[in-house]
Amino acid sequence: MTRHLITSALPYINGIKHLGNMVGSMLPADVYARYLRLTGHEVLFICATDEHGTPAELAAHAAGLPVAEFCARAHAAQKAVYDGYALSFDHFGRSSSPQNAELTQHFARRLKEHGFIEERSVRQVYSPVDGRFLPDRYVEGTCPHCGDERARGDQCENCTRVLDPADLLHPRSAISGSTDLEVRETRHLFLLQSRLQQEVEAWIDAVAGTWPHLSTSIARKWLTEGLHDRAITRDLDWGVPVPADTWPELAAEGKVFYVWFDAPIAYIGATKEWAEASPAQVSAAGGSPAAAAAPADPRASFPRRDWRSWWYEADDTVRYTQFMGKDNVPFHTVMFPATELGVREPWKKADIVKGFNWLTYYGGKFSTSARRGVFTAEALEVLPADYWRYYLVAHAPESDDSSFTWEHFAASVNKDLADTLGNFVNRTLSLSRRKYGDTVPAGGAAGEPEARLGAEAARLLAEYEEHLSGLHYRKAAAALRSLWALGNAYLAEKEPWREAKTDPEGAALTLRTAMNLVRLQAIVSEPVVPVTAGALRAVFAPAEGGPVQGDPGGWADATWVTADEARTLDFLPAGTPFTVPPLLFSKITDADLESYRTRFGA
Ligand code: B3M
Ligand code: ZN
Repeated sequence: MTRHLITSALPYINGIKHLGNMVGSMLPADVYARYLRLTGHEVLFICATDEHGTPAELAAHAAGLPVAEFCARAHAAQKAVYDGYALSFDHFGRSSSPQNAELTQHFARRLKEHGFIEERSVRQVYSPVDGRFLPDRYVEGTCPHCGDERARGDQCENCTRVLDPADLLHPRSAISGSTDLEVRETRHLFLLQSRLQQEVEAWIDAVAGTWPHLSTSIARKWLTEGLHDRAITRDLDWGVPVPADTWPELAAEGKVFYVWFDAPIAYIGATKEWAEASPAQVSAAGGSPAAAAAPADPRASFPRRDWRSWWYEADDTVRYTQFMGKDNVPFHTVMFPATELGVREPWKKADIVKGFNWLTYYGGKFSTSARRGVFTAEALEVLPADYWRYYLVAHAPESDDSSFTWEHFAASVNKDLADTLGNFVNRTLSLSRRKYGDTVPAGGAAGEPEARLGAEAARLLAEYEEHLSGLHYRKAAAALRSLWALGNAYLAEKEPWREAKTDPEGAALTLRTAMNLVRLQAIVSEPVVPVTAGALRAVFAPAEGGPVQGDPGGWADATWVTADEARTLDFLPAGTPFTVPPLLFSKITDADLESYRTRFGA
């Protein structure tokens, strides 16, 4: 049985991220992980904060905190936000973990051993006032292309041109503001990517055929331009130190590895961190006699804690899917594979790279530094997680950028969540309780409308599963929306509120069938709107807790709907107790919209 390793791009430690960052990595990864778990697969879903590099140091400096303290607080703050979105990582680690340092240094030693790292002398900006070399973002100045005076040494946010610190006009230190800067010789380690070009190309040729076009086109573009040897060390205080046993001089100068060298290795580091931090899984067989007697449900031991079985000499049952924004695709399809190939060890490489375009804010770029757009923590202050999860999945920037506007968001939420799913559930349960009490009514035998409904539900479910498996998020959301809409169409056709007057048995059948559809929707909606799905599952859970009568739980029982005409939606036995939940969604009013536009800008 295939087991699934899933990683989403590691969010930088500085600042709470905006919605665009989440929709292009963690959220789609979570939808996929939830779907695979619900359908019985073993899944290991890993993410972490990306804590090294100039963003961390500069943010800590601005916060007046030691970097380590800043990162510890920022990690906890981001983790709390992602918990708020019900992102079901098996572990949300830290790239500053000892495990990642150990692995990064190991990778570097192996690359040197096989001739893929060498020391080179480079000219770099030095600030006597700060008493240190200034890596890329530590130098600010005027952009030579567009004149913007806040350009950074690595990139101009205004015209997005990639820069080198030496390009800037009127350069100044981003720490002290000093303009008394010099250019001095220093030595750095270079990853000889040019020597790995053929091997990376061969790997891309072998695996990229099944990738989304966005990922393959970016990877090919970089390969066509040719892989350049790249500096992988920096003069920073915070980062994975260059090991003194291999490079004593550079270690003595306090050199650390470049953040993009250690960050992808942190996928492995975070897995090791997780495996070592958690108590050994008590195996069902080795537990109490009762547990030993009970049939060991293989899922009880999912995911296995043996981190090497996922990452090192992983057998072909492991399928590794990566999720990221398009600006991260080059690092994941070229630099990291080059590193994994160059160490001459069997580390697991990605099988699928799902890259995303941008979510824009009214057509403009979301920007953490310019605080433009809706940020993940603030969004949860405004509306619950499922409103955001549904909207972002249904409008995911897959084949092209997609634009967030409050008007579009409100229209989608009001129509798809409140009027379609919420309204169907509320009408079905309220009417049935009013007419037949708080247990599922029996009613007559299913007829042609029910068989038709069952067949249509089976068709849509198959479509939904195909798109989830294929990582087509917009299409998956559309199929789910159709499954929700099926309920309203069925009620419109049968009109149980009218039927009850003349044919109470018929109306009871209609409502029992509709409740079966609610149950199905509860199960299959979980990957996208897990909180709502939980509320819907609870509708039919016995008051004393435990599984619904006769329900093995999980996706399996949602697939009892078959295309076989004889079958209908008849899973929930008559007599099953149910409760009527509060309204699942409240509509966004014009006044709400006005307040959001004012608060977040539009
Ligand atoms: N920290 C995300 C970014 O570029 C970057 C991803 C690392 S994944 C190893 O915003
Ligand atoms: Zn510029």
